[in-house]
Amino acid sequence: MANDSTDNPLDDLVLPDSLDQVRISGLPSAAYYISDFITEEEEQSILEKIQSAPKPRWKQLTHRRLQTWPSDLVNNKLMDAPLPTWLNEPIVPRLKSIRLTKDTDSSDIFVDSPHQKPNHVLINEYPPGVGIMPHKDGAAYHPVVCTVSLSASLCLNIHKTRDDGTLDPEPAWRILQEPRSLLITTAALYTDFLHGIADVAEDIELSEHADQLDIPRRDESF
Ligand SMILES: O=C(O)CCC(=O)C(=O)O
Repeated sequence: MANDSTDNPLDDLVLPDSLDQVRISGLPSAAYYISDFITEEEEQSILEKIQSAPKPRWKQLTHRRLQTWPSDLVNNKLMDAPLPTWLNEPIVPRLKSIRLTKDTDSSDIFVDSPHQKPNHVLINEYPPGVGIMPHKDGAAYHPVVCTVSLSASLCLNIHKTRDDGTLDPEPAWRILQEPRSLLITTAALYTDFLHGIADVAEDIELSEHADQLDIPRRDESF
């Protein structure tokens, strides 16, 4: 039967039984991608919370701004404080509900992390034409990064280091992230490769592997 407006939007969420089903093949170990990880209503609600955060929550960089929750890193350390409810729910329990494999004794992706769940959230705003230089997130973090994209699509570029230690400016891979999707990067992909977002307003010339979206654009203000 067709859905009507009284249906619960959560009923439309189709989450994988396990992360190994959504591993992005062809990438070093490991990246996982789930489209429509949150509903449009949840996306809207998070965007409203971001927009209504007190102005000092925004850290202004030269070309873009970001919020850090619960705090900035100071001397590579994080304030020991919980995430606000709107950042915890519904995302964190949903992340933890997905096991690494279908084995009954399999755990979630945070099994080896000290806090057993995400404890630091960066909300990066990318206006059209503004990205982030290729970099590594470094040893201050446990190597599990979960990114939920809001409002627009973009490409995360993965770069290799050349034999002489310098950055190869040509991305080795580009991961298309649709609005409301979840991307998890972990393990060697976190430690051995750099990631960045090009300063472009539109992502073009994506290969056929980037097949999650047929109109790859980044033309909205978030
Ligand atoms: O927005 C992203 O996905 C990348 C952000 C990032 O690499 C960072 O904030 O260090």
